[in-house]
Amino acid sequence: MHKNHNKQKILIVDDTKINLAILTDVLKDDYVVVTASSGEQALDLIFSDTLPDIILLDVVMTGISGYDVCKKLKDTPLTKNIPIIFITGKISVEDETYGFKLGAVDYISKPFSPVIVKARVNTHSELKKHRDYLESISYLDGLTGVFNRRKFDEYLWEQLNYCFNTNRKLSLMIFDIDHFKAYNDLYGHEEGDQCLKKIASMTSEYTCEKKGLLARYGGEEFASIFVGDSNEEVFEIAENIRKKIYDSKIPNENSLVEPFVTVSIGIASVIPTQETSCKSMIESADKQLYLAKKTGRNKICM
Ligand code: GH3
Ligand code: MG
Ligand code: MG
Ligand code: MG
Repeated sequence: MHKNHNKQKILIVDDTKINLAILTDVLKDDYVVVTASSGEQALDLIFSDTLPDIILLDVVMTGISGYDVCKKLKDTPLTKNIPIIFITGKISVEDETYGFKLGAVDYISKPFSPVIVKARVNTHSELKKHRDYLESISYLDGLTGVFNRRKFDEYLWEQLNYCFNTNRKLSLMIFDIDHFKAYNDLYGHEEGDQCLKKIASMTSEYTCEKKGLLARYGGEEFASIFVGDSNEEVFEIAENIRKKIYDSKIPNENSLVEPFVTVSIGIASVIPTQETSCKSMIESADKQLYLAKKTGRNKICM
């Protein structure tokens, strides 16, 4: 059923039908193949669907040339990292040099050997897989497996802009384990780590279900970001998180709140204006968190 699940998507662009047919035939077993017969159609496809992992690009076409398609993709942040392989009859040293200068990863001359095209595509596809993998782990926290601070910072910035432009509400929730120093002191740092893992796995699925992003924000602090939810909805999500952790009754005999692990949560929720920044959002959530701590812990302030 999920036959295509692990296959990379390749976009083949060529204005000669027979080339599309031959290339599709040689690549279709290993890739999800999408074809375009002009530069215009290629750009439409790229920007209207999930991005291709790799592009095989003819140069001479009526309308937008392959060089110009490449330029456009390299100038756009969303598409600048897609590997592009030119496949063309323009085979002078100058042409090939120009192709590489535009950012192509490879340059194949026509007439082409389908088997060699496939071998070269495979090489670049492997590199792309490795790069995607490295990028994905660079956004994860090593201990808990949820997103890390780096991802959190990028995502907050993106969503702040998105909410500003679309007049949507942006909510930031920071939650901090109560008396966690006491936990470590009593059970040891190793157990403390296990506790952080438990808290992360307990909350990440739920946050995902609610279309939020959960990150480990600092040592024993987590943060989540929600877009478009009302104050009431966000408060309810926070309450469910607080309760989930409370109900799991992970022992913390030294806590001054309850003899088990609890969290305090601070929430900032705004429709961003010119004055709103990531920093102001974080400060505002932090202020509420401080208030929750000061007024008894195991509670939410917003
Ligand atoms: P409060 O209720 O005010 O938040 O008190 P607290 O003790 O939780 O806060 P404090 O900031 O005094 O201490 C935080 C503790 O969290 C201290 C530190 O050892 C622990 N901590 C931070 N990161 C980690 C980690 O990665 N692993 C473990 N085991 N402990 C951590
Ligand atoms: Mg052509
Ligand atoms: Mg803390
Ligand atoms: Mg704490």
